[in-house]
Amino acid sequence: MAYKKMTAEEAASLINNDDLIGFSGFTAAGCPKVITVALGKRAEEEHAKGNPFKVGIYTGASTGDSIDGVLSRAHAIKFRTPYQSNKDMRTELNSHGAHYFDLHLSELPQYLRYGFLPRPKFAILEACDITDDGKIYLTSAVGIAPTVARLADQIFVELNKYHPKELAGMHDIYEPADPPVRREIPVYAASDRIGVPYIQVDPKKIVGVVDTNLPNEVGGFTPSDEVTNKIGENVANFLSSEIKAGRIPTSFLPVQSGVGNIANAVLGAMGANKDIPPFEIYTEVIQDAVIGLMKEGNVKFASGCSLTLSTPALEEVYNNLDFFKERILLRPQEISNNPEIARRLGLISINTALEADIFGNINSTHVVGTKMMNGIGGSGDFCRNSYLSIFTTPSTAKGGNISAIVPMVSHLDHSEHSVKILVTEHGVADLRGLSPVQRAETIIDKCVAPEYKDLLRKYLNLGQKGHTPQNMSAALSFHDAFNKTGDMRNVDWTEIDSQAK
Ligand code: 0RQ
Repeated sequence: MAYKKMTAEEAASLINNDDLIGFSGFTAAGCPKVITVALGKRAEEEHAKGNPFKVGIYTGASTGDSIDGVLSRAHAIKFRTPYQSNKDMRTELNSHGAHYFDLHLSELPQYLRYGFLPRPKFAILEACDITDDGKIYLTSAVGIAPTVARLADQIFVELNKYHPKELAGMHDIYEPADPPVRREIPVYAASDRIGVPYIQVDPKKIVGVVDTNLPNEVGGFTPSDEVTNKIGENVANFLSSEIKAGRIPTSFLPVQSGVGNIANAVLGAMGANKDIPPFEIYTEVIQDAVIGLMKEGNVKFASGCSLTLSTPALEEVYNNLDFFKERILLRPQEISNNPEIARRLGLISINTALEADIFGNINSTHVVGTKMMNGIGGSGDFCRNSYLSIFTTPSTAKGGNISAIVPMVSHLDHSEHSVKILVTEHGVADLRGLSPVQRAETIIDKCVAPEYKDLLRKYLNLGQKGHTPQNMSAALSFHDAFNKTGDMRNVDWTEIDSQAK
């Protein structure tokens, strides 16, 4: 091999305080796993000597614990973007230990190219193979790898033998040109290949290759329960009624589905629904349910950015690569999440909300208005641009002390203009063409938990005159009641009521 082999510690010793690093991977799939562990140790040693040591990191989305967990526990992050979902990272961001810039995942590569964010000095990429002339074959995800590999001055490769070399060919690497010379991105069907299966870099930039043999750090799914199953069933029944009404073609449309247990349950329910024909997936995260549905013939093709699979599901793919390579493509997030393609293909997008309001606005990111949960991820890339944008959420959280549907969202990620359908375990609110008051009545009627219905109806009656009948003194009173008493049901409007009279 033409490249210098080195240990993770040797690689980490070349990274300094304030350096910017870009990583391969998307969710815990395809992320480097050893250099950052050594970097975390180095940061702790420097801190013990009284020296500052913090780096800036650009990732595809969330990462494995070896990046976000290790570096946040070592207080070694100065700046981070985009989506994350690690408990220790969350603590670091919410206590202002690191600056977090949350943005739509499709935008990060062009943010870097346009110079809106400084170029990374290093790229650390996980590969299943590498050639002497600088062709890097990624593992189970792509993320921002092509862009950071091109922009970085120096590249470290973690050559991970756990991922078979035969994965080469599952990736489709393509970077669009920048305005004013950008043309259309020529993806006209989920299965269209438009690029090459590797990242081409100048071999001189590869300063070290670290050998590893480690699985991804993807957590398992909690089994579906009554609530997630009911949400899945409600989505599947709604989609089959849309086919019958002629609003979705009988051949169906490609599906984007978000991450987590609800998304897994929704896909399972869609596969089980006999009125929904075998369909294609055009999404970012390919989860376990997709692999099951593909084997059963219910999913014909999946285009995504990552194989975010539990270890048994990933091994199933690796043991049957001939079958799966014909049916799966992994793309950079700039392409998997591209608004132009979402609009062209007519995606049915299904994402999970943390909180919705009775007027159809969505909070995907902030717990009770202030604490960052994960980030906007790809939800905005898809919901604003899809054919049909669906948001799902259990109607309550924390044992019923929180209503996921409130008078006014405590943080806004997706506005009423982008949200077409809201689904909870209780039912489906179809918001298309409805005025604010009609939307509120529909959401309260179809989606809200029984114990919160009367409260929200009462809130509507407190509403001040105007197109959207909010009451500015009471709009965040559910959150206020939760902060003061631990239960949104303790909301008290006596004073506001008496002032109104
Ligand atoms: O808390 O973990 O302490 O039990 O939030 O909630 O119901 O388990 O749902 O794991 O699917 O996550 C929106 C965060 C949902 C996720 C979000 C509490 C609840 C629980 C998790 P615990 P659930 P999920 C593609 C698309 C944004 C990005 C996106 C997300 C925890 O789906 O990050 O869509 N979405 N990307 O108890 C306070 C509320 C709450 C609440 C739930 N109203 N108030 N806490 N919780 N509702 C993926 C990518 O972009 C990579």
